[in-house]
Amino acid sequence: MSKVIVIGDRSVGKTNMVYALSEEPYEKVEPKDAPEGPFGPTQTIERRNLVVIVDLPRRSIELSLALIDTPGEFQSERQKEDYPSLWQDLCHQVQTSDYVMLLLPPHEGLSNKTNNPVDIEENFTTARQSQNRFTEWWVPFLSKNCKKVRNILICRHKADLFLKDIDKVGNRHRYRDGFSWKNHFEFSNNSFSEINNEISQYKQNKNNSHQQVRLFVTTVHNRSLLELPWIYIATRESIKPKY
Ligand SMILES: Nc1nc2c(ncn2[C@@H]2O[C@H](COP(=O)(O)OP(=O)(O)OP(=O)(O)O)[C@@H](O)[C@H]2O)c(=O)[nH]1
Ligand SMILES: [Mg+2]
Repeated sequence: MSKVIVIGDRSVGKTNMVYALSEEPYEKVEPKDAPEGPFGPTQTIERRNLVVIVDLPRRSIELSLALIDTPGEFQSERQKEDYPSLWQDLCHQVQTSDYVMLLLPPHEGLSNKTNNPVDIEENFTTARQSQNRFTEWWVPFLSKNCKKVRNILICRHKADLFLKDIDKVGNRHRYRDGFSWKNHFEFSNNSFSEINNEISQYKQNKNNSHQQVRLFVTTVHNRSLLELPWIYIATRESIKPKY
C-alpha cells in the first residue's frame, strides 16, 4: 500500500480535494468507496484507506492508498511549540510517505494575470506573501522531512478562482490519447511563477536529487484537473518494481 499525505495551510482545500475525488462523474479515476462529508476544519491527522482504479492507456491500475489528511494547524513556529505531539506526528507521517501532496492557495497576482471575472470572496495573499510563505516555511519543511520521500506533488489549488473558463482548460488537459505530461507541466508552471526560482533551487539541491517534484493546478470544480495528480501517482506506481 502506498502512502499519500496531503499537507498545506489552513483552508487551502485539502479535505475537500480528497473527498471530491469520490464524487461522480468520474473520468479516469474511480474510487472503490465513496465517503461523504460534511466536514469542517480538520482537527487531527486523519487516515483512511482508499482504493482507486486508474484507467491508464494500456491497463488499469488499482491503487491502494493510505490517504492521510492533515490539519493546516501550523502556520508558525509558535504553534509547533503549542502542539508538540501533533507536530511530531505530522513530521513522522510525512517522513514515511511515498507521495507528499502540498497544496498552495492562489494569490492576487494569479487572478490579475488571467483577468478572471470570478467574484472572489477569498482573502488572497499577495504574490510576495505567497513567495515568502513558500521560502520561509515550506522549503525548510520539505528539506527536513522529505529526505526519503521520492515524490512531491505541489498543487496550486482552487484553480477555478484564478483560471478563466475552467471547463475549457480542463478539457484541454484531460488525460486521453495524445496527452503529454511535458506539455501539462509547462502549463502548470505558469501558475507558480512567484516561486519557480525557489522550486528550481530546491530541485537542484543535491540532497533532493532522488526526488521528483511535479507541479499541478487543481480544483474541486473540474474533474479532469482534479484527477491528474492521481493519474500521475498511478503512472509512478505502475513502473515501481515489485519485491
Ligand atoms: N473555489 C474553491 N473552493 C474550494 C476548493 N477546494 C476547497 N474549497 C473551499 O475551501 C474551504 C476550505 O476547504 P477545506 O477542504 O476544509 O480546507 P482544509 O485545507 O482541509 O482546511 P483545514 O482542515 O482547516 O486545514 C471550503 O470552504 C471549501 O469549500 C476549490 O477547488 N475551489
Ligand atoms: Mg481539512
